[in-house]
Amino acid sequence: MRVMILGGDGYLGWPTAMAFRRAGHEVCVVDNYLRRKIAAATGSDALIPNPRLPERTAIFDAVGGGRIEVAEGDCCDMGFLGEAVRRFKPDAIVHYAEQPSAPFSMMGYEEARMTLANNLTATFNVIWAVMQHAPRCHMIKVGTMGEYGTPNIDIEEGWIEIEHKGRRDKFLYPRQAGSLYHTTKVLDTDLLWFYVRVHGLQVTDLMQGPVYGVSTDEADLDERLLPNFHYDDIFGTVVNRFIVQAVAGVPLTVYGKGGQTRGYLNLRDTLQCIALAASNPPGRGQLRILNQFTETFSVNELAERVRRVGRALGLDVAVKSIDNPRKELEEHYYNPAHSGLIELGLKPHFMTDDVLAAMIEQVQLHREHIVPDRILPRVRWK
Ligand code: USQ
Repeated sequence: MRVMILGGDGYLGWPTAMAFRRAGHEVCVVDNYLRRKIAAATGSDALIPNPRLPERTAIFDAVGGGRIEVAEGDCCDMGFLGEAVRRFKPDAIVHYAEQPSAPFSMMGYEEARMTLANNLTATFNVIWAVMQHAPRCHMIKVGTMGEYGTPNIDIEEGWIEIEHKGRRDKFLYPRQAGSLYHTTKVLDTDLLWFYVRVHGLQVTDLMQGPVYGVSTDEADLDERLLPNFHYDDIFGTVVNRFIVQAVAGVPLTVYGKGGQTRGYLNLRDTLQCIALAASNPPGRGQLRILNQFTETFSVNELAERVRRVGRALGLDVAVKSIDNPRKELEEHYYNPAHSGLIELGLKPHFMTDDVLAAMIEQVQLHREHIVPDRILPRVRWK
């Protein structure tokens, strides 16, 4: 396959690109380094420094990974994106090219406006680039479990059948996101569904939970190939943050009561899920929605696991509930379906003590780069 990865410099985009290349596909990575710019502007640089795409792809090639094409530019610029798609002629496009931070989207007017404009325009342009230059291309869009929010009923996989006044129909499952960032993903799904209905695109929309991890088969080939591992309050996801906090001797930052429950997955499973979606396209005129996570945990359960594993490794790990900077339910029902990817063949890498211990040991190698000022939340929802 010819696979184009939009957002190919990101925490997920770069490992995805390496995995596709190593599996024998032709790969082109596209990025405008927006995350790096926001990280620099907000004092949120990743723990492990990594080079930009031309250098990263050269290192990957030099260690035997194979050549990856690079297109540096902005997916919001239709001239650039249209030309990149026209030239590369992808069979599949993996679209990660969005501002991915919920806290950043809640900082203020300018950050919210930028998140909305960037994410919606990028998705809109990808749709049009596919329609104009690669109409048979399978679009794999990374959405978020956060689109559903935390309703007091079971969460289905994308769709729900409703019986109303004696008649039945199928609709997108109700969405009620908890941040402006998550809301842009809801709007993305609506845009995709519209163009699937009207123009017969073939789209997979992956509702992904928070990802954790740093190691993948390809990233382990050379330290400079590791993904951008964030532990700050802007880009760091909760498990990665807790691992760094355990190493830094900072009490694990449980927001509020800690009963917030989400569906989590190992970075290695993100790569598997994308590969499974790509090799099993849904067919023209279909919007396939899959819930992408492997197990659910509350924040308290995560903190307890990291504390237990950290202590076994000799670290003095404490857990501290702090005032929740977000507006979210801290105790709630949570029972989302997630059988679609398992049916496609996903073999989960669960969050075992060994997995957490390996993460702690890897972070310990970089402990001198940890900046404690980046750990406590700096953005409040209200
Ligand atoms: N949390 C804490 N302490 C922390 C950090 C987070 O208690 O130090 C809590 C949050 O309040 C939240 C939960 O942990 O209830 C998850 O937070 P997160 O920061 O790991 O994840 P979130 O902001 O929701 O966003 C991340 C990614 C985003 C992706 C999303 C999937 O940044 O791109 O879409 O995970 S999901 O959460 O399922 O919507």
